[in-house]
Amino acid sequence: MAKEITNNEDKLPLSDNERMKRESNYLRGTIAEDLKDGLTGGFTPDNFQLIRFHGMYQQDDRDLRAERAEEKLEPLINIMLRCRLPGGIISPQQWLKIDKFASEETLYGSIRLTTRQTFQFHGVVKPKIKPMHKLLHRLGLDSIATAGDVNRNVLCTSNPVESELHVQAYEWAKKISEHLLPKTRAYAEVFLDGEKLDIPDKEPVLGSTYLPRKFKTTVVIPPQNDVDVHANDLSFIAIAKNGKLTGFNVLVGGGLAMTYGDTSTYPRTATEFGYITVENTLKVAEAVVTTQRDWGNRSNRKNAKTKYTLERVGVNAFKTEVEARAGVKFKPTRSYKFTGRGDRFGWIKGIDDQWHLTLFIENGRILDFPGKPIKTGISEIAKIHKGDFRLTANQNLIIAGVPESKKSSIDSLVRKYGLLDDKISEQRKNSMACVAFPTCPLAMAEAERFLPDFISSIEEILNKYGLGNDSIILRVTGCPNGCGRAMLAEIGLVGKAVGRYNLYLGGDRAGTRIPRLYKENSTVEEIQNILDSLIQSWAEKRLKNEDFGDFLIRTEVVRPVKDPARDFYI
Ligand code: SRM
Ligand code: SF4
Repeated sequence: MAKEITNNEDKLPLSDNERMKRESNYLRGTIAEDLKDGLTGGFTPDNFQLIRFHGMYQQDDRDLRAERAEEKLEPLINIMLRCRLPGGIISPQQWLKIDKFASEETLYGSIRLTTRQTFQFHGVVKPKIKPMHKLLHRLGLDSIATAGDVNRNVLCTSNPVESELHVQAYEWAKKISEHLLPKTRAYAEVFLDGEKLDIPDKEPVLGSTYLPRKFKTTVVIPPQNDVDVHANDLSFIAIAKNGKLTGFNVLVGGGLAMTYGDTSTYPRTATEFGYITVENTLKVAEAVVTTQRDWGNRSNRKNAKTKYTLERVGVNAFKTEVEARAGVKFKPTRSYKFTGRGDRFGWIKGIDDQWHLTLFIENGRILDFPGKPIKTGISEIAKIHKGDFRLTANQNLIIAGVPESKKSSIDSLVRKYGLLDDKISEQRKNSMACVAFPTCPLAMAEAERFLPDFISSIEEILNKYGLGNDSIILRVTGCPNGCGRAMLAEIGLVGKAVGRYNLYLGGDRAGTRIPRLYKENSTVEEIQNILDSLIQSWAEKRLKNEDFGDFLIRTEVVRPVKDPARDFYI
């Protein structure tokens, strides 16, 4: 078996993050000292990286940078916190406390639902950091390993409509999350004032220097690919017999990020490794993670994710190693089909006779907007709801487990607070953007703040050609990192500079095909004109029920990306 740290094949020096992890004493660094330093709102460079392993990012408001610089003030440094919420489930009682903290203790007063089924607080200043973690702890929550070079929040298909299967899938998402979690006591010691134990830390799965790069895992119940498996390093596709889970098809090596100008980086769909029975789930999850831990590139972080390791060592070599480590042979992949990725909006009755209401939350931003006090609305629901809330990987919210007797009171509340609007178009429901400005330090263009108006322009085009009831999977990200998963969209806009985007076309509805670059560095008006003409020909020449992305491929407007490692750039 390979030793704990294997450099990449070129024997290049390890990246500085490797030194930082090695010297961190199992993720402690000097974070505790930094927390006490009232002279700055920020952290030292090493701790700036290390706090990510505990679910926090140092940020500043980019809208205010220039103004503050003019006034000779340092940027308004604060922290973004990302909670760990396997499968996206949170109770109404937990929600009420989260809501209160966001309103009273953060700079923005909002809660942001993310594309990975959890929520973020933006704008937490240093003195509030420990109280925030202590609050999470009291609520039975934490933010361990929601960022950094570890296995992140484990996703699970969100709508509990096939209740029994969903319960089983969700249990596996939780077990995988726990199994792959860092075991260091750093979080408890640093943020919860936990007792320092006199026993050495051990990281049996992740290793003392953790993973070469972030690692993402999902559990999904076909035919809904609502967690976007191809964005993930490792996915478990539930296979059931008579409504009971028997095992999983395992997919490895998806991921969406790329770096402009660096063709060694590319988005990649995941590879099918085969079927495993359910009792082998944790063994296989661990074997995939440790193979990536030992074989992943620790010199160049841009080529460090599992997708690049698979391409470098070869799929067969990686799969054989996983089989050897797990002591499990993959059987041929069982038949499954994804038909869509969207959430199932509105009221749906589960097979257990409970009702589930999926609400559209534009960009996942929960805040009281003028005339639309959705944040207050959700907390009013939390006060009377006895089931749970489920966050979806499309940044939406499900009020789950509502008995018939409570349905009408919840329905009145969601309408009163503008949370249920029958006029929201299919196009808006199938569109998504990442956060970008003002909080994301990596944003090159607007995304969340740009999307609502851009959708209106696409709605206008669709209506003009009689397609008002149709929709196209449309996603915008403020930079090529891909947080809004534009690289699995039928229309993907990827930020290039303020007001300019690269336009990608030709992904499919189910999220199994990477779109191709169609037009680089375009203004919004140029993109609208291109889409107007392509949507017109879709209206005129589409086959019955043919989706936009498939139409563009069939009519050769774009060539399909078949093997991204080799044909994404040509
Ligand atoms: Fe992301 C970095 C926001 C899902 C790929 N992502 C960031 C940071 C933390 C910026 C930073 O490093 O300082 C962004 C913080 C913005 C802010 O102010 O909140 C950020 N990512 C997000 C969220 C909040 C977007 C959203 O609108 O919901 C999502 C949080 C998910 C979560 O709860 O864990 C989010 N990020 C994703 C996804 C989509 C997914 O996982 O399904 C991707 C693409 C999939 C993938 O990993 O390939 C993604 N984020 C990245 C990357 C590129 C990683 C890479 O492979 O190179 C970065 C930059 C990095 O890691 O260096 C990044
Ligand atoms: Fe920030 Fe880029 Fe991610 Fe958008 S895609 S949140 S701009 S890192």
